[in-house]
Amino acid sequence: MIANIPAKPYDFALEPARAAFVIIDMQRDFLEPGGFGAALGNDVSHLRSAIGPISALLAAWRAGGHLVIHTREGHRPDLSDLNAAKYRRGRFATRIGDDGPMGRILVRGAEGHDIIAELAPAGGEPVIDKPGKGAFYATDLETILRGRGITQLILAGVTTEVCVHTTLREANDRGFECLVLEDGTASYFPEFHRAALAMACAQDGIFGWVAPSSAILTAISSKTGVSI
Ligand code: C5J
Repeated sequence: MIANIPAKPYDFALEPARAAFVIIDMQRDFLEPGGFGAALGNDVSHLRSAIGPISALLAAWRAGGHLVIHTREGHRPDLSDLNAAKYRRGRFATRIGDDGPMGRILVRGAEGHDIIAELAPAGGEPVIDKPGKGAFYATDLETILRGRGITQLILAGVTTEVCVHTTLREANDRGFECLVLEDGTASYFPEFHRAALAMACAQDGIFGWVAPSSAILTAISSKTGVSI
């Protein structure tokens, strides 16, 4: 089935059976006080607006039996996958690998590295651990998507202009059709969020499409009868 999604810059023909809902880095380290985002001097409360829209679409997407993928940014405990440039970046007192209130900052296995409870992965949903901003760099994401015949991605998560946008660009160059969830993405900087969304669909869709979660929910429910 194809669901017509009203989107910018024009309607997106969503094929749920060939689409994955990719939820990027909804981790405690970015959304909760005491994590990596806060260590960089950010007001983490700005990111919470994305939780409700992602949660609503996640429920409908799961009910339809479609593919959900979660990503987490973080590093091995020995930091062997953390390059020196990323480690040195910024002049903050707390760095990646240092101890924080949720364990070591941005390190796999620490509490802060976990996905927030509201969006916890369900059994069988792939979780991609990535050392970079893009979800395709140094991961098996592309292999998983190609293996399942996925050609379209719905991208959500944080932050809009960093990990979501980097992943959008990587996916676009690999031939995936991408729709960015307008209200299911967020930034510490509201102006960057707005600009990143505008950039995604400028020039008649240079990187892809942008739509609110309600547009997808309405289209999916009218096709499947799944109540939302
Ligand atoms: C950042 C991310 N902002 N997930 N990571 O460093 O966007």
